[in-house]
Amino acid sequence: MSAAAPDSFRCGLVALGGRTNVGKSTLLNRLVGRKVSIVSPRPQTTRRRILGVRHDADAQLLLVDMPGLHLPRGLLNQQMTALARRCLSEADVLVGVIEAGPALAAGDKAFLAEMLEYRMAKVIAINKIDRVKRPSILPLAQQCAQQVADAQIVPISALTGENLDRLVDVIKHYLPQRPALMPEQKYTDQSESTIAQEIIREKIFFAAREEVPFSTAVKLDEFTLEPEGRLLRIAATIVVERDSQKGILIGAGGLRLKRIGQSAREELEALLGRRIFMTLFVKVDKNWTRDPRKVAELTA
Ligand SMILES: Nc1nc2c(ncn2[C@@H]2O[C@H](COP(=O)(O)OP(=O)(O)OP(=O)(O)O)[C@@H](O)[C@H]2O)c(=O)[nH]1
Ligand SMILES: [Mg+2]
Repeated sequence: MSAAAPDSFRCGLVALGGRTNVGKSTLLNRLVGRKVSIVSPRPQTTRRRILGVRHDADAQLLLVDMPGLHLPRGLLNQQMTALARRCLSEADVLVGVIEAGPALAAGDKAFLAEMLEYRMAKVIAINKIDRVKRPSILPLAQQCAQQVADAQIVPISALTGENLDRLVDVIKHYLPQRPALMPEQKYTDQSESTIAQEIIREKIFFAAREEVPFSTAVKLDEFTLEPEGRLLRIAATIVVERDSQKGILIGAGGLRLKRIGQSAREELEALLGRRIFMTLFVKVDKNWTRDPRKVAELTA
């Protein structure tokens, strides 16, 4: 693609919103072209506002990933859904992500209804089309069009990348004309230490079942680069709510904790391009998800 004339360059905030687990973070990573947001098969994975930047010759997309909307049981979840709604309201373009399936899920319908409250340009991305038979997509698109009359509808697969070019074109059309806001080499607003924290948290989603990941936060105790810059030392504390959760995370003979550390280290070494020495601890902070001060501190 040739560079656009400076006065026709487009740039703006693009919110990726929707119910939890529909693939918002997977989509963000695909659109940015590298992993900036953690992904898991479980709901309520994303807890922060995460900016990912896509640099094209004619536009810069400032993509905002956020927690998914869900029934906010408990303080932590209330904080997550409130944050998501703040992210949605500040966008230039709202991309509502829903899931393809035999019919629209109740949570997706509720999100489409919520989209009507926002005034900005709207796009509905019907994600996970790789999972369904082609003829089932049209009725879903028609339902979306009925619910949100002013939205463009684009079926996609964030996993395979199908139709993402089309999604990007539609988003660009709605972006305001203005110069790029972010420098060319920048692809996220997260620091390397935040990325490290998040990757550790992601591995916990894969290693422990049931409620454990939802009761877990990761706190960095050390993040230092050795003077010659070759080795990064990371020490982190995994905070859980109960003794039983601590036992689960550590596992028999410390095996589960070791595996969490190993997979986090391997992925971070590839992402950050450095050798890493990682130490993990587990600490119980009784019912931290119910304490507003601790929720603020441990999700900051
Ligand atoms: N088959 C298929 N699976 C997908 C697709 N996109 C995402 N997924 C899967 O859906 C699950 C949830 O993906 P996430 O990207 O974490 O979803 P999210 O909307 O960010 O979830 P929260 O942060 O919890 O709200 C993961 O197992 C993904 O691999 C897709 O296009 N096709
Ligand atoms: Mg997510």
